[in-house]
Amino acid sequence: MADALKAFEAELESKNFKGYWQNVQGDVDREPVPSFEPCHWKGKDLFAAMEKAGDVVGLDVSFRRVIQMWNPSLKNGTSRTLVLNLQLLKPGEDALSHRHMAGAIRFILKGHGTRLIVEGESFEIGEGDFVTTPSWTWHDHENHGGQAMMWLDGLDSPLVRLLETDFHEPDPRKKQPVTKPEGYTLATMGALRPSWVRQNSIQPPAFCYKWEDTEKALSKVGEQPGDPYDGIVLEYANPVTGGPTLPTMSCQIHMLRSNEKTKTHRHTSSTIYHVWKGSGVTTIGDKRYEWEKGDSFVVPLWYHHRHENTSKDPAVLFVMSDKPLMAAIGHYREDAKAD
Ligand code: GTQ
Repeated sequence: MADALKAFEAELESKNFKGYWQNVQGDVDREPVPSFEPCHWKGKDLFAAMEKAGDVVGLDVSFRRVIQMWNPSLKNGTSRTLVLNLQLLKPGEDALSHRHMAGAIRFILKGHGTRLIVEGESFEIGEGDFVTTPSWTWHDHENHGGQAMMWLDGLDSPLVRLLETDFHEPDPRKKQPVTKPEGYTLATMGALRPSWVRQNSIQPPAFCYKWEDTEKALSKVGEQPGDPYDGIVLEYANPVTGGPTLPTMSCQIHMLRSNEKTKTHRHTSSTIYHVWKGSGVTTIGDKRYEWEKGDSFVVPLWYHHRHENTSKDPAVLFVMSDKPLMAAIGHYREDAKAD
C-alpha cells in the first residue's frame, strides 16, 4: 500500500501535481506564527555607524547614503512588509532623482537646509517634519545648506519584493525642475481645493507635515484619555481621503505621558518604532526592551506588547505599521490581553 501511494505521488509530480496530503501533515497553526522576531537597534550604534558612512561612503558609491535596520531573523527588511532606514546627506550633496513602485516616507531627525523635491514641488524640511513620497513619484534631495542632514526613510520595499511588482526608473534629468509654487500642496489640499484638480483615490499627493503642527496637535489632545494600548496617537492622514498615510502603511506619532503604562494587546499588523524623545520600556512577548531617544525596535505581528514611559517627561515615538494593508485585505485582527 505504501509503495502504491509512493508510486502515485511520483506519477502526480511527473505531471506537475501535488496531493494536498503531501504538504499538510497533522495540525495546521490555529493562529499566526510570525517567522521573524522582535529586534532592537541602539541609536548610539546607528549614529556612530552613520558618522563613519559619512566619511567612507560617497554618493558615487551608493545612490543614497543609507543604513538599514536589518532584522537578522528576516534578511532584507525590518518587518515582513516594511523597512526603516537612516539616510545622511552632507552639505553640498545632491541625491539624484528617481522613482519606484515602493512608497516611502521621511521623518527628519537632524539639521535643516535640505530640500526634498517630490513631483515638481520643493519642500523645505527641518527636524520633526514628516514627508511622503508615495509610490511612483519622482524624488530627489539637495542639501544646499551648511549642515549635514539625517532622516529616517520608511519604505514598503519588502512588500514590493514579495509581490515582484517593482518598476524602477532613474530620472534622465538627474534633478527635477521645480514646477509648483512653494507651499502648493499644503495650500490646495486643506479646506480649500481647486475644483478641477482630480485626485488619485489610492495614492495621496506628496505631502509635508510640519513638526510645529504635530507639536500643536499633541498639546491639544494631550489631556485626553488616548488609546489604552498606545497612549496618545496621531496619524499622518492621507490629505485627500483622511485615511491612512499610504495604502500600505500608517505612520503615526505616539506620546506616552509621564510614567504612563499601556495595556497589553496584539494584532496582525507589524509595527516599527523610533524613539524621537524620552525613554521607556516595551515588553514584547516575554522580553523587556529598554529604549531611549534614537533607538528603534520592531514588534512582529501577533506578539503581545505593552509600553511604559519610565520617566517623568513625555516620550514621543515615530511609528510605522502595515495595518492599512492588513485591513484592506480583511486580515486585520486585534486581541486584548487581560492584565
Ligand atoms: O531616498 O530615494 O532609504 O531610493 C532607500 C531607497 C531611500 C530614496 C532609501 C531609496 C531612498
